[in-house]
Amino acid sequence: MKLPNILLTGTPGVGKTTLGKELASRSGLKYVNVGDLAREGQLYDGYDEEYGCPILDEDRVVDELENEMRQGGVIVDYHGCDFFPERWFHIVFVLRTDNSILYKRLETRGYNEKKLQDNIQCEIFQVLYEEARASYREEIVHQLPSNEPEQLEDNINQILKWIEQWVKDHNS
Ligand code: DAT
Repeated sequence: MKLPNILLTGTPGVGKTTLGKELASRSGLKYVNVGDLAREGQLYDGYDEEYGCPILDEDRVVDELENEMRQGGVIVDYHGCDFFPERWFHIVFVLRTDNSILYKRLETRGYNEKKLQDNIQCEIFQVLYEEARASYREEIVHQLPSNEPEQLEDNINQILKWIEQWVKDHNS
């Protein structure tokens, strides 16, 4: 059976992991967190002194995922998207959270002031939305509000319906 690949992107803290895991458990699709994948495989290329974090080796991440993506049925979660092959994804969701809510979530994570401000700016200037629009066909890029639990539930139901329709359309 053919299954779609879905990209969940957006600023850290908007709810990609929460949505991705729940969606995977309800749809049977596989969930891949690119941050975790990189950590497990040490898919890094140097260290960013300013941000105090390792730099992702994008080519190795792509190589690592290629076979799974080719098979289909994968939900990918990452706060970036311009280095994935465009052909991988059938739909792209950019999660969006109001600044005050995002600020509280990131504060809870213990982010330092610089990291907090950088991420809030990232959301204000809709950096990930612009990146997604620049990297994928406009028709497949959708924003999803992610401020409250009701919206999480709405988003899940909406995406489950989309998956069901996609599967029907591509397996008959
Ligand atoms: P991300 O993977 O984008 O970094 P996350 O899934 O870890 O984000 O979520 C960050 C926090 O926000 C976490 O405590 C769960 C909470 N959260 C996520 N989506 C939410 C929603 N729609 N309503 C309320 N809280 C949400």
